[in-house]
Amino acid sequence: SYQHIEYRVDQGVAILTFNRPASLNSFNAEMHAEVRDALKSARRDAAVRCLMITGNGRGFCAGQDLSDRNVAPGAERPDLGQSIERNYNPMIRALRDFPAPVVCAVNGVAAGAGANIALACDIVFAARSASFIQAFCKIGLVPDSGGTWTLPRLVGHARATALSMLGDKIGAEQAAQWGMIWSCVEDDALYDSALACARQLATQPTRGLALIKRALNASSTNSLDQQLDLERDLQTLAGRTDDYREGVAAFMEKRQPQFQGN
Ligand code: T3D
Repeated sequence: SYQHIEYRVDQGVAILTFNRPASLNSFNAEMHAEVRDALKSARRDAAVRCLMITGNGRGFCAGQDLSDRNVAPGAERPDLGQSIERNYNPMIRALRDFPAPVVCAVNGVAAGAGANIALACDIVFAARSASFIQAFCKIGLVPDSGGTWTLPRLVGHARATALSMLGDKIGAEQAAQWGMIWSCVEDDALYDSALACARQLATQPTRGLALIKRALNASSTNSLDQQLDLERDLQTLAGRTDDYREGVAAFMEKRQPQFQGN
């Protein structure tokens, strides 16, 4: 079992909870290894039809655990690129490629990589008291974990630039108004709202949802022509699934569909 995260699968939903509350769930090397392992298990588990990510305590995730970095005057300068390559980039890729929806419940402050991990999820709920901080600039770093890619696409270039250069704290309500996240909900309703959404998604045509994700992932860099071709190819795959057949049959028979995720 894990030390720095919690992981369980329930009603088709894999729930991954960051669990180093004393440091606002910042990432040390062990936590990275555990998250990697949990994401791998979730991906392999046929019972998992949705992934939900949240955090314990008053923070969601404060990014890299800075107490793990030796910045003493005489110390050798760390190779942060290595940490990004080994830890953060594979995690973001695993979330963006996850073959089912990823729901995020941002329970408190999401800073640095913590903010961008949330933004890499498919549907993001945040508690009203939660906030997002591109904290990197305050310690001389560059937004990572996909932040320089996701942020301009979500909120536009002007806001992405100011958020990245000023490191201002943005509240959940503002984030929702800007289209950075899906929904801001009352603190005491966060977990249940996100879980209800995740459970609902876990009853839906999983392969179809994974194909939607592929289409939307590609849309930011494709031309319309390329995207039309991709939609054709993905629709070919979707049309061959059992769940498509079930969806149409249920519609025609005026009954609720029973999707199996295949
Ligand atoms: O190195 C690489 O691998 C490169 C990759 C980098 C990715 C990154 O994420 S870089 C960015 C790292 N994160 C930050 O710079 C954020 C640092 N944290 C903060 O700015 C603040 O903690 C917050 C704004 C997030 C929250 O502020 P506040 O006032 O609500 O809480 P606090 O008192 O600052 O934090 C509570 C405790 O958590 C505190 O410990 P203490 O004093 O109670 O023992 C604090 O030191 C600890 N904590 C918070 N963030 C981190 C942390 N400890 C280590 N690393 C952290 N990132």
